[in-house]
Amino acid sequence: MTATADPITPSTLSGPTTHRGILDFVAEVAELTQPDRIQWCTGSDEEWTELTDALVSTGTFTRLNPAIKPNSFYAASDPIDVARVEDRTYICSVDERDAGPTNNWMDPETMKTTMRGLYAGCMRGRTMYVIPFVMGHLEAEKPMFGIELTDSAYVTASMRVMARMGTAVLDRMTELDADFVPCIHSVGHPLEPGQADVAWPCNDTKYIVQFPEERAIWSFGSGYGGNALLGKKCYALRIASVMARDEGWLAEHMLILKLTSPQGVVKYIAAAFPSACGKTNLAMLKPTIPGWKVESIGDDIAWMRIGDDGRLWAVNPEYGFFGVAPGTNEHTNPHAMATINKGNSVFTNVALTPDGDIWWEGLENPPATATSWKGEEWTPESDFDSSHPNSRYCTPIKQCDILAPEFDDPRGVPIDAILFGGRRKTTVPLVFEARDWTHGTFLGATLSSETTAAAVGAVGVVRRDPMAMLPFIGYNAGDYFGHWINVGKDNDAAKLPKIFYVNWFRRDDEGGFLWPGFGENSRVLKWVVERIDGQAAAVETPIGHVPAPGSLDIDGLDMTDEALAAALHVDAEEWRAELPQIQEWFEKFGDDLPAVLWTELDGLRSRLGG
Ligand code: GTP
Ligand code: SPV
Ligand code: MN
Repeated sequence: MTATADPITPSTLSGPTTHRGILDFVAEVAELTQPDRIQWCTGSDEEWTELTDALVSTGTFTRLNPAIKPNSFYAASDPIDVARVEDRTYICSVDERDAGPTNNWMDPETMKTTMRGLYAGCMRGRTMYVIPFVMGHLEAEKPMFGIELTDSAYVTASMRVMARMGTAVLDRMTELDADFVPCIHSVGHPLEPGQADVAWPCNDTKYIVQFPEERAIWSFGSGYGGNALLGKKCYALRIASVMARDEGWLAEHMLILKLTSPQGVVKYIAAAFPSACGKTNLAMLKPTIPGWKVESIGDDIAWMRIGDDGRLWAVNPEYGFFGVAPGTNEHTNPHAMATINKGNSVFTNVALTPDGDIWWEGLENPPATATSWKGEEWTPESDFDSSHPNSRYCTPIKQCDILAPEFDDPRGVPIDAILFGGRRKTTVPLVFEARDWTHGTFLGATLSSETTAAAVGAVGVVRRDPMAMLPFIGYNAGDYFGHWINVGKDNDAAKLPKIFYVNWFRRDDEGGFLWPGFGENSRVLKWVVERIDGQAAAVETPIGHVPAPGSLDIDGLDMTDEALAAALHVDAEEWRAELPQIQEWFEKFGDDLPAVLWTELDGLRSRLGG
């Protein structure tokens, strides 16, 4: 730890590195934000203990009962700071066109002036933590470094779970004199001398800003995951998508799983679903069909590159799970339960039980009474929820009992299938297959989903969420579609993954789910890999290839053929109603939309006879 009473300047700052760029960055930000202390994070167990003890003493953390959840903590946020703030998130490219038309934009210099004003003195009374981290493997051919400077101990503790960080990373950065993404984070709640802190400091004013040309991230006012753990959405998706465009790879909002058939055949599947639409659950799926096995590699982000063999290889750049708590239980996601039960986890905005455990809606055995995330007394009879719908568990990926050993391989895994999916009550069948890569890109580009509590705003509104990346594409979305099209053009189609579209969320007339979901989704995965291997039959429909009757294994499932037919049904009328919506969506992009996507829309329209 560097403790200093004197103002910090580039010439007076010292730290456990000789990397000039890092020292200058730390000194400049310290000069601007004026923290009382600077702490260079090591990532050690002692540091974790110190941080979590401090968080307990300030009331941010409540230590959970060690007999139930060892080394684990409960936190409740300020009710104004519970999710990503998409309307406060900016891509500040030099040219406005490079952020359009799906992102908020402001001129970078104007934004910096505004934010420097907010940052001035914003860390007074606090510690500035210096977090050296790497997204992906430290042993990667080109390790993807970052330095996050934050005045939040909660963020620092969470970053230790979610990313590879600490001394080993800093030493390697020093050795390589490596480039890094500078990330500034402040909760925006300075403390004047004698002023008491609050349990969840934050600010009414929030900015989540990416500078794509500079590869820099500035965040202010929020302590919530996606707004504050800057390695995750800000770096590994928004900034990385720009790097990927420039360097010919893909940074995507995708889970990665390994599927082994009863015959021992291994396939790797990546899947893009919007926030709170089932990635973590699918990534840790426990198959209900005998002999099939799923192992996890990632639950949120995939970085994918074409390998020397022409295949698309994927790595998970993260080191933990930041999962949606409500709905998680022994039936829906037993592996997530086993992971968090090992301890070493942080739970935010769930309910706290009198025996020092946590609870949330959908978990087994509701307690007779609990403290809700808002601090109210809650009972099963209460007319409000105990937990926020976007409450989260933050837990080390290494604790996952079905983590595939390939997680540690810097080369990643070769992807056989990509699934796109959304949350749609109607229209979209349980599963269908794209005709080819370009059609698959069209399916991704027109992906639609009902909004969820993962972002602040209305829930349940259908919107286009291309490739589940709407809030995360760091550049012009028309260019992003073009980049996807080019991956198909520049590579051998036979070696690229096959593209599918799934919807676990279609409803019947009574509002019930048509498909049981969760572990039963293994049946859909089975059909997908059998399609890849040319074994499963499909019928061609205007939207793509749907399972032929009898080809989707529902053996042992309590489901009638009629119910399955309803889940798989392609209703031409409903799809014709999508056409003007897709048209309107594409028109937003003007000349930036790749022409082949218009061709795809024309093809769909004519196949629908519309
Ligand atoms: P982010 O972490 O926000 O990116 O979300 P995610 O895509 O990982 O979603 P997650 O797996 O956490 O699921 C979100 C919600 O969808 C949870 O409440 C789940 O219980 C529910 N869910 C997931 N899979 C299924 C499914 O197959 N069927 C149904 N009905 N619900 C599901
Ligand atoms: C999401 O919203 O897609 C998440 C949670 O995975 S967060 O990290 O907060 O973005
Ligand atoms: Mn996500």
